[in-house]
Amino acid sequence: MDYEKNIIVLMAINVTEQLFRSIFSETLENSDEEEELVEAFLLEAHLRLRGPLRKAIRIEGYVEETVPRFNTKQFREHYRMLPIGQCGNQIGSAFWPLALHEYGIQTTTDVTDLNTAKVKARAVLVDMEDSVLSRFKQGPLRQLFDQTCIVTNYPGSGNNWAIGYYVHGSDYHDRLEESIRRIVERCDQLHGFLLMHSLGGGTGSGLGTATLKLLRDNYPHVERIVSCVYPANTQDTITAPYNTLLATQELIEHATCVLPVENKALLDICNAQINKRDNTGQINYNASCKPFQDMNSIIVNMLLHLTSGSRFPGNLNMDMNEIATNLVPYPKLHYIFSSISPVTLSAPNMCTMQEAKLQDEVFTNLWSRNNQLIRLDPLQPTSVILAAAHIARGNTTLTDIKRNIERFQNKSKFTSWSKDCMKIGLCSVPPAGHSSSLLCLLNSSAMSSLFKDIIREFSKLYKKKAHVHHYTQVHGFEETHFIESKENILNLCECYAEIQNMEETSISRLQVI
Ligand SMILES: Nc1nc2c(ncn2[C@@H]2O[C@H](COP(=O)(O)OP(=O)(O)OP(=O)(O)O)[C@@H](O)[C@H]2O)c(=O)[nH]1
Ligand SMILES: [Mg+2]
Repeated sequence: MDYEKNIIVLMAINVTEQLFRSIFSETLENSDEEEELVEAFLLEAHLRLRGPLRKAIRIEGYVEETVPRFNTKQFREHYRMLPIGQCGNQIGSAFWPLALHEYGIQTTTDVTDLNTAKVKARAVLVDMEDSVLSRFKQGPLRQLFDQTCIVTNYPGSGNNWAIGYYVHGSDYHDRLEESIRRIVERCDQLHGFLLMHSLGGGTGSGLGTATLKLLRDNYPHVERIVSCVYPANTQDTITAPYNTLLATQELIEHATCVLPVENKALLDICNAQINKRDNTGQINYNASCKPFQDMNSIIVNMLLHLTSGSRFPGNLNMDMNEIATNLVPYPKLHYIFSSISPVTLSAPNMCTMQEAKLQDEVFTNLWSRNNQLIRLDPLQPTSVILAAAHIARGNTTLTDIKRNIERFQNKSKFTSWSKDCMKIGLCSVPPAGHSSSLLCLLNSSAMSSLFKDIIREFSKLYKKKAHVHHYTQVHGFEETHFIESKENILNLCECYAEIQNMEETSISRLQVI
């Protein structure tokens, strides 16, 4: 068999046909032998080829119909996932069942479809305490993960960014590097990494951003998209303002794109949904009343929506690697606002929404404050939109989108270059339980209000130097880190202000003429 030739053909086909890969890979158990890996690779090449090319390359011993582990729905995306810390992994544990559900694989019973589907998650799971991750070692999802890609310790990072970043970041550097290399090598076209973590604790914020830096050093040209959770105002961790400030500075420095989510915004969405359910007595507002479960469902739906264009076909697919190009006009201005409509709070197999909403209503809800994953006001007259995207799943038509985007353009203020352009994604497969749904992504100067909040909360604590010694006693951490981080974040606010003023200046010049 001419392995080399076949592999080259596969690569060429990949490039020309833009085939996508899902976040899952086929199981290659006991695949320590290189030969077996090559065979699996070739089998895949054979199954992906179309028409005459497919016939031209015959792979001995394999006939498509007799190989159950592939089906046409299972595209494979070139993104690697890294949930870090308790929050990241709790979001992960909500993510996998819903993602599998989109491929028709159920994980709700003890005897899961995973046995027959033979899929593996392309992920490295990291937490410095093992209470959350130990669930993955027992529950129905246990076969989904490569055990060598689970990195745990005891007893966590003590809600201290410096311990996560410096202590665990250096102790686990090689282990993380090796686990990441392992999953990267199983991919023939790596597009990016998707990191999920909170910023209020020590592991997600500290080790999460140390991992982000590791990725930037080792894979400088590969995208690093971060979905991170900012704490609620009523913070449950006293040191959260320090952790949030220090981690935010790292995210600004090393991420390609950040999709921040605020726990207070998620709580508001959940409360609004619960009130609706209580007031209307309708069962379709299926809130579970378990706060993190519902809150994490909202994040997961956003992530599934975000990745849908890479995983499923559509008339106008928006691939993950188009996000940064379209939404990030300047490297450091990469914080992206998101809102979703309709909001789903619990697993779709438990709830089928009775919806026959008009498309315009779904759009109107999308822009309302009740559907935002972060509390900002991007439509206020003082802020400008630097870039925008709308991604639709399901039976939304291009005409629906165009009509509504015109409405959006009329009610918002844009920069001179972003006014007439809006990225659109159309994925034909809707999320489970809905006939259609929408995700709005905005790069708005209103994001500076998030940064100002971070600095305000930090200053309250730092003014009295409360809890500072926990950080300064960690080897590698200098107190100047606090001041530098604050200054860098303030600089970013100035950049946003400059862009806002730039617009005002050009308007007044026009008036003079
Ligand atoms: N949305 C959401 N927020 C969470 C979840 N778990 C924790 N948080 C928030 O995350 C912050 C605490 O971070 P954790 O993720 O628990 O901390 P960690 O990264 O494990 O770090 P250490 O425990 O300090 O080692 C707090 O603001 C919590 O409210 C979750 O499942 N969902
Ligand atoms: Mg923890």
